[in-house]
Formats: sequence, structure tokens, C-alpha cells
Amino acid sequence: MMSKFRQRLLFAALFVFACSPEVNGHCWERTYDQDSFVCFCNATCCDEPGILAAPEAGTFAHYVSDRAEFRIEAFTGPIEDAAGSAPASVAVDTTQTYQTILGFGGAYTDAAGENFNSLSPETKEWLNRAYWSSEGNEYNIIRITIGGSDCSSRPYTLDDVEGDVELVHWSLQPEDYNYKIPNVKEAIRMSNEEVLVFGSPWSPPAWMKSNNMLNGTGYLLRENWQPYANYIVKWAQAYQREGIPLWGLTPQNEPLDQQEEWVINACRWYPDEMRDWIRDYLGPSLVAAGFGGLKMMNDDFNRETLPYYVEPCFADPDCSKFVDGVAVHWYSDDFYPPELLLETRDLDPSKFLLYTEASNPAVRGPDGLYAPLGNWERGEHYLRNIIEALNYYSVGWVDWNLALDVYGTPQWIGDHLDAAVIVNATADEFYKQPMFYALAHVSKFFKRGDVRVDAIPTLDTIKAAAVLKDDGTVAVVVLNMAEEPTGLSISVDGTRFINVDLEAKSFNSFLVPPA
Ligand SMILES: *[C@@H]1O[C@H](CO)[C@@H](O)[C@H](O)[C@H]1NC(C)=O
Ligand SMILES: *[C@@H]1O[C@H](CO)[C@@H](O)[C@H](O)[C@H]1NC(C)=O
Ligand SMILES: CC(=O)N[C@H]1CO[C@H](CO)[C@@H](O)[C@@H]1O
Repeated sequence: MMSKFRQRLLFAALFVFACSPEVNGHCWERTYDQDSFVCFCNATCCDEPGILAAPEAGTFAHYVSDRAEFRIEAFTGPIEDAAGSAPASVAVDTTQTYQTILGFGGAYTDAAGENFNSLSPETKEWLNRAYWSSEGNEYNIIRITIGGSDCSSRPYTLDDVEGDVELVHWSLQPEDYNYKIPNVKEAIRMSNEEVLVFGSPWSPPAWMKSNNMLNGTGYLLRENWQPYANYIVKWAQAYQREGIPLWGLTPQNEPLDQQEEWVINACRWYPDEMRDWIRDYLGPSLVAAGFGGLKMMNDDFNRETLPYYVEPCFADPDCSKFVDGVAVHWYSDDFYPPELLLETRDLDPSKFLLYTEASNPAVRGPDGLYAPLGNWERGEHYLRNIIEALNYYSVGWVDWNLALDVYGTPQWIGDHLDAAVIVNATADEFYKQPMFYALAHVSKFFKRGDVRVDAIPTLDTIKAAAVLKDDGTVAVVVLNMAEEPTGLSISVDGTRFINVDLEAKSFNSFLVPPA
């Protein structure tokens, strides 16, 4: 512990030397063809918000990112005893308590790991700090793929030897050893919190499936229900042997993602089939192997599949006992109402809800598809939906690829996506997108163990969520979607008031110390 701490101090000292005087929060802006800018980082320099200082008694801290100028810029002001005459207000009520926060994070897909590894050790260190350290976003959840996904350079599983039902050829792959395991270990080393790691498979081996392919509309043949449960157990054992403490898993990524000509690795599981497999095969096999403590999250797909996808399992105590939560993907949040999350929770309030995937597509330019650099709207979109998910019981939010290259690749299916961090290996640089800061405004402020409380805004252009911390500190995240600055008054329990001006198009995080 001690040596880790000393190393940090030494590193901080070097950092100040190399990048002074623009230390701490200053962003090296680079503007491309989008409505805002990215912050670029290289081997010597990178912006970081730093370790959050507790505000002094009687004052609040206000951190701002906006489309025009700031990235997690720190301000402070006095807590007042009356609301100002602001047109907008947010009423925080700490007596109305809801779910406990689990955390925020992203996925070490093979594509993300490959991009991390394409940087020099110095630049990669900055990238790890940006996500995992106390000076950075303080992410504390990692999703990894069990075998490959669409965001891998090749299609594969952990046992592609035809007919190997005894799994004698089962093994971790180069992607595990090169992209996942070392990067996950680095994140764990870098973090000051417990980092929760969960896995999700995209497809069983082709030979176990009805269509003998990783993609398309295939399903797992009945005769392979036990071999495939064994396959998942082997994965948990192998990661444990490699020194990765696993926290959870989803039995299948997007189990109903099935259309003709579907190019992504996939496997169909109807809700009642999933119930039967968890109840009679996967659940008992994990328990028998000593992995009964892993948090199992059912569904792992979009809002429109809820609550019906998890209903058969939750209605059957012999399935339900193996399942701890519901994993939700972001992609249809603008088209299906958040009340579906409430209905899901009402089925069984003892199960948690966690958003486990979100990602934007690449855009088409004159030279083909690329990740748009500096797109504010995408950051705003993320934060708007994160705030909504939190206000409808999600215990956190997990982003998809932690990094992609400037084309939004690699992906064996030939697709291209956007990501919060875009790596340019040629220049040994990476770019932090507005989406990265959208996540920072919650991941750094809403920590594991905090309890969500009411935060009710009065204007449609303002979105808000709040948590109460153990020590009585209140953290509030406020999104201003308006094109103009907006005067805002935040009431904390009707007794303490924060009167501020919000920048146009801004992300805001407030820390209010206990009264
Ligand atoms: C990194 O960027 C900074 C700021 O532009 C520059 O001063 C520095 O020389 C760059 N470092 C490297 C290794 O290119
Ligand atoms: C990536 O780096 C190369 C080499 O410095 C440069 O030519 C290119 O413009 C960079 N790409 C982006 C998107 O900045
Ligand atoms: C790896 C894999 O199974 N790829 C298949 C994806 O779908 C196409 C079209 O059906 C097949 O040709 C590929 O073999």
C-alpha cells in the first residue's frame, strides 16, 4: 500500500514538471469538424480533474464541462439560506431515498485492449489514469467479453474444435492474454476502489449451435446445454487462475438480437429457454464449481425486452435464486419509456438494475466512416440517458469499448463505432471525447454505497440526479441542454440553497457538504 502511494506522489511530481503550468484540469484542446472539441493526451501531457477536495463548510464545489470552453473546471461558492430569483430550480430531498449506487465503468473488449496496447507505455499510463485512478474518472466496473464479440479482430470462441463436447481443447485465447487480462490487472492496480469485473458471452462455439455459425439466427442445441454451462464455468476458473477476481456475469449478450443476415456474434435465447438453462444447467454448474457468489444478471438487452424477458425466471423460485440483477442496454432508451424499468423492478425489488452497454455509431465522411471527434451532442445524449436511468433505479452505467481507433475499429464484422476515448497510434496520442466527460460528471461524484435521493428540476431543458453520501455530503449532477446560460437555484431539503449560473450546453456536478 505504502509503496503504491509513494509512486503516485512521484508520478504527480513528474507530471507537474512536464506539463506545468497547465496542470490540473486544463485540457489541451483539439478541434475537428464537430460542435465542440476533444482533449488530447500524449506521452508527456494529459488533463486530469485530480482528486476531488471536500468543499469547506458553508461552501459548495461546482465542476463544469461545457460545449464552448470547460472540462471539469472547478468553481466554488457560498451556500445560502434562500433561493435566488433564478428561472430554474432543482429540489433535492434527502429524505426520499432509493437505490444504492454500484458504480460506473466500461468494457475491455478485444478492440479496446488492442487500442490501449497500441500506445507507448507512457501514453498508456495516462489513459489508464484517465479511467481508473483517483485523479481521473474513478471507474470501478469492468465488462469483459467471454470469448470474442463483434469488437474483436477475428471471430472466435474459447473452444472452436468441432464436436469437443468434453471441452478438452477449451482454452483462453491470445486476446485474453494480451488484451483483457493485463489491462484489467492494470485497472485494478490503478484504482483505489474494488473494481468489479463481469463477463458476457456473445456466442457459444459454432459447433454447439443450430446453424453452425457464430452469427445469424442460431440457438444452442439442447444436447449442448450442459457442455456450454461447463464452458462458462471453465471461463470463471481460468480467470480466477489468472488472478482476476470476478464479480459477475450475464448468461448471454443481447439474447433476442436476431434478424436474418445478422452479422454480429449472437445466440438466441427465448425468455423461457433462458429460465430453463439458468435453472437446470448454468446456475447449478456455477454453484457446484464454487462460483455461486457471482452476480448473475439476466437479459443484457434493450429496454423494450423488459419486463417480459426476465418474467419467467423471476416467477420460478428455482431460477430466480440464481439471478441477482437485470442488465440493460442503452440503445432503445429514446424509443421506449423508462417506466419499463419500474415494471421490471416491481417484479422483484430485491434484484438490481444495471446499464451494461452503450455506444454510438461512427459517421460517414468524404473518406469513409470515422469516429466524430468532439461531438457535444453525443456527450449530452449519454448524460441525459444516464440521469434518467439513475432516476429509474439503475445502480450504475457501463459504457461499451473503453477505446477505439480513429475509424472506430477494429471489428471483424467490418463495422465502425464511436467511443469515449479515441486512440491515434500513429501519433501516440488519444482524444477524450465529450462522452468521456459526461461519464466523469457522474462516475467521479456518485460513488459505490451512495444512496440516490430525489432531485426534481422545474425546466425541461434541465435534467438532474442526486445522491447522499455516508458522511452527509450531497452530490448533484445537473445537465443544461439549453442553448443559453441558465440561472439555477438548487434547494437541499428546503434549508440550504445553491444559486448559480449554468453555462449553455453544460454538464455540472455539485458537492454540498453536510449542514
Ligand atoms: C505532447 O503535447 C504537448 C502539448 O502540445 C507538447 O508540448 C509535447 O511536446 C508533446 N509530447 C510529445 C512526446 O510529443
Ligand atoms: C493521427 O496522427 C497522425 C500522425 O500524426 C495525423 O496525421 C492524423 O491527422 C491524426 N489523426 C487525427 C484524427 O488527429
Ligand atoms: C464467424 C461466422 O460464423 N460468420 C458467419 C456470419 O454470417 C455469414 C452470413 O451468413 C456467414 O457466411 C459467416 O460464416
